[in-house]
Amino acid sequence: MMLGLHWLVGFLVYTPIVIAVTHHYDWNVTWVSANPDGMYERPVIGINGQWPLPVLNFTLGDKVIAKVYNALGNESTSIHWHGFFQNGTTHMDGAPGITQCEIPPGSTFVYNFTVNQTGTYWYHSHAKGQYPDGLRQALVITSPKDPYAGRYDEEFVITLSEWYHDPMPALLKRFISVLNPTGAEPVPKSALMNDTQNLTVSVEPGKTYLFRLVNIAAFASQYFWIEDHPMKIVEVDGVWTEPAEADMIYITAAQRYSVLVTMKNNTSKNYAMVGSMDTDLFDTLPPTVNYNVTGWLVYNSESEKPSPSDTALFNPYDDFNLVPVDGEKLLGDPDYTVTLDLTMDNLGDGANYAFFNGITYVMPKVPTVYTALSTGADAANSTVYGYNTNAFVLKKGDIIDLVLNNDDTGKHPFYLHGHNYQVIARSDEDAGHYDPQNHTTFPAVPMRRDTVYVKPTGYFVIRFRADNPGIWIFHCHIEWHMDAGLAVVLVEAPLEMQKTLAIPQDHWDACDASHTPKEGNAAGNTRDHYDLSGENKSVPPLPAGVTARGIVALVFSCIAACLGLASIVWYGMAPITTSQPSTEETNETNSN
Ligand SMILES: *[C@@H]1O[C@H](CO)[C@@H](O)[C@H](O)[C@H]1NC(C)=O
Ligand SMILES: *[C@@H]1O[C@H](CO)[C@@H](O)[C@H](O)[C@H]1NC(C)=O
Ligand SMILES: *[C@@H]1O[C@H](CO)[C@@H](O)[C@H](O)[C@H]1NC(C)=O
Ligand SMILES: *[C@@H]1O[C@H](CO)[C@@H](O)[C@H](O)[C@H]1NC(C)=O
Ligand SMILES: *[C@@H]1O[C@H](CO)[C@@H](O)[C@H](O)[C@H]1NC(C)=O
Ligand SMILES: *[C@@H]1O[C@H](CO)[C@@H](O)[C@H](O)[C@H]1NC(C)=O
Ligand SMILES: *[C@@H]1O[C@H](CO)[C@@H](O)[C@H](O)[C@H]1NC(C)=O
Ligand SMILES: *[C@@H]1O[C@H](CO)[C@@H](O)[C@H](O)[C@H]1NC(C)=O
Ligand SMILES: *[C@@H]1O[C@H](CO)[C@@H](O)[C@H](O)[C@H]1NC(C)=O
Ligand SMILES: *[C@@H]1O[C@H](CO)[C@@H](O)[C@H](O)[C@H]1NC(C)=O
Ligand SMILES: *[C@@H]1O[C@H](CO)[C@@H](O)[C@H](O)[C@H]1NC(C)=O
Ligand SMILES: *[C@@H]1O[C@H](CO)[C@@H](O)[C@H](O)[C@H]1NC(C)=O
Ligand SMILES: [Cu+2]
Repeated sequence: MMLGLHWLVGFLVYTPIVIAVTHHYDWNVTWVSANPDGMYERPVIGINGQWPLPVLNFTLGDKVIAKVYNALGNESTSIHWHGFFQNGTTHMDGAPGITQCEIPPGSTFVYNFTVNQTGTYWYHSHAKGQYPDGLRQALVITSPKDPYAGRYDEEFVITLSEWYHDPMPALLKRFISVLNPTGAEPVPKSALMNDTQNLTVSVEPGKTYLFRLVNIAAFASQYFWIEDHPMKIVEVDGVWTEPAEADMIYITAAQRYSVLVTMKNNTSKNYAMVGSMDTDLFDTLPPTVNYNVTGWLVYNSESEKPSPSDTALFNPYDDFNLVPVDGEKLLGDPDYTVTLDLTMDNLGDGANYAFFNGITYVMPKVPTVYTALSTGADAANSTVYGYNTNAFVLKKGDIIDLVLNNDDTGKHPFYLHGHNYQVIARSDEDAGHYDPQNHTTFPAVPMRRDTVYVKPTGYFVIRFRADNPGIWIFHCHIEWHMDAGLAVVLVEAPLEMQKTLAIPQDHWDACDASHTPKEGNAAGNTRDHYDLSGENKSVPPLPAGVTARGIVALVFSCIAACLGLASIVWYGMAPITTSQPSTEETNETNSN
């Protein structure tokens, strides 16, 4: 089969139906070539020569042993299992600098864990800026005990995403740059549905299907709807919900929705399924971009596939109203509250960065998990994890509130590794900061998920129990913002981790191969855990009085001067024939 060396070793457990298996994957990660939007052939990251990557399908209780060999040659990699709690296996979470060392070219790394959840998930590289180059795909976990098992005829997995033509390393270099002082994110070229366009899904009249929708994008949220076919939301981010009728849903990067859709009884028509990128996120709207992607429910392959009609109004279902089937009640009052104020600003190099409480995330020299394991009792003091990791130490069993106040005018989808959380408050746009003394009544049974977005200059409050010892990064799932530092690290029950975690030898080998220190504080100091000299820090702030506006003016006068010079050189050198590389719009021109 396409997957190459994938074999299953089944063994019976003590129930008549459920068969727990071990999935052995032998993955060779390499560059392959693809052209998903039909506009441009480019290198993408494949597994065993295949792209799109295989959708994985696990059953509750299965074991996974994924042996990942990095044959990219020029980039390190990793695999993150998005939404997995990794309870007791935080070192299998796949986040370089946090729970492991990066897997350098030529190295092998084994992910080994047990699946203890059901629903719709995805897997992707967590190495800096890498997954939008293709190393991302959906993953499904089922159980015969799922609340909707047997209540539909068939299921389909459909990913949504966006697509760039330039490779991420080049885009990132232009994004975090003095030439882009406003931090305008590269605008993608196309929206994709299931890594293509014009997707067709053959359906039969009268049947009910479960559609598992996953947004595996780096940036764009999408509005999704099926013409003349109402949807019933039954799952968000691995949490089964009471059925909720929706005509349209809004899916941010990293979010998942399962919807039940019942087909019409009699029709010879086909119906458009639309994904429409939320253009509020883009600073400019180049006319050449494919903002919408269309697929079809095909009842009759002979009939035409109609273009969707224009929707003037985007009025998606408000996920705050969802109610988990398990009925988990609002957790009690918090033992500890983490308050994070989000800002975007320029640092001394003129580039734009993202901050929580004035700190932009920078990876430590020692991956945080190894600091937690090697600093003894000091692991309970957040200082040892370094200034720019913005670490918060959580006590085992505590109830945590995380308050996020967005002082930025953009929307941001936030993901917490290792947990899902109750979303207990979420404001509208422009509500300002959360006021703990004056808030709306929290829902009795709050919606739970692992990725939720904050509205422009608004806030949200999420609540969870610290019942999963490990190192969990909380970050914006817009890859541009993550790479600009929009993250903090939660160090949950570090002393407990010291008692239970054993790091396999191949994980240490990846550190040696990538020349990453494996012990001591964030700076690699094993003698004095409170001496952080030499730790990785962000670039220093701008001199007082210099603003982004000032940088824009400066940059433009420079560009004008350089262009003048370049045209002189150009005329001097003609004739020249070079092939023109494709470039993404980086919109330096936008200023607020
Ligand atoms: C991985 O794939 C590349 C390209 O096909 C091949 O050259 C290499 O031998 C493979 N490596 C392994 C370990 O399978
Ligand atoms: C989808 O169909 C449109 C219209 O026929 C075509 O222009 C486009 O190239 C197709 N996309 C792909 C990826 O085949
Ligand atoms: C996953 O496996 C289950 C159980 O075998 C099956 O019912 C389901 O259709 C599969 N889903 C996908 C998306 O392959
Ligand atoms: C590595 O090579 C690929 C394929 O040629 C390219 O797309 C990518 O940008 C390169 N990565 C870096 C960091 O240069
Ligand atoms: C597995 O999931 C069940 C049900 O959610 C939970 O009670 C149990 O603690 C979990 N076990 C582990 C090791 O995560
Ligand atoms: C996977 O982990 C289990 C339990 O920790 C261990 O017994 C087993 O040897 C590991 N397998 C591999 C291939 O690393
Ligand atoms: C979406 O793509 C994946 C991977 O190629 C495939 O397994 C799945 O069946 C596709 N979904 C549909 C609805 O065609
Ligand atoms: C299709 O027919 C069934 C059985 O006659 C009926 O219960 C159902 O409401 C019909 N569905 C639609 C969408 O008309
Ligand atoms: C994309 O779809 C939306 C909703 O129907 C529509 O308003 C918009 O004009 C479309 N954009 C383009 C470029 O076709
Ligand atoms: C952590 O260590 C720092 C530096 O020694 C000290 O100032 C601080 O009080 C300690 N914090 C706690 C909670 O012990
Ligand atoms: C409490 O919040 C509401 C709604 O945001 C606001 O109208 C009201 O003035 C606030 N009351 C106080 C005492 O701050
Ligand atoms: C992790 O496992 C422990 C028991 O081993 C359980 O108490 C806890 O609820 C689990 N946490 C999560 C998030 O599954
Ligand atoms: Cu963001």
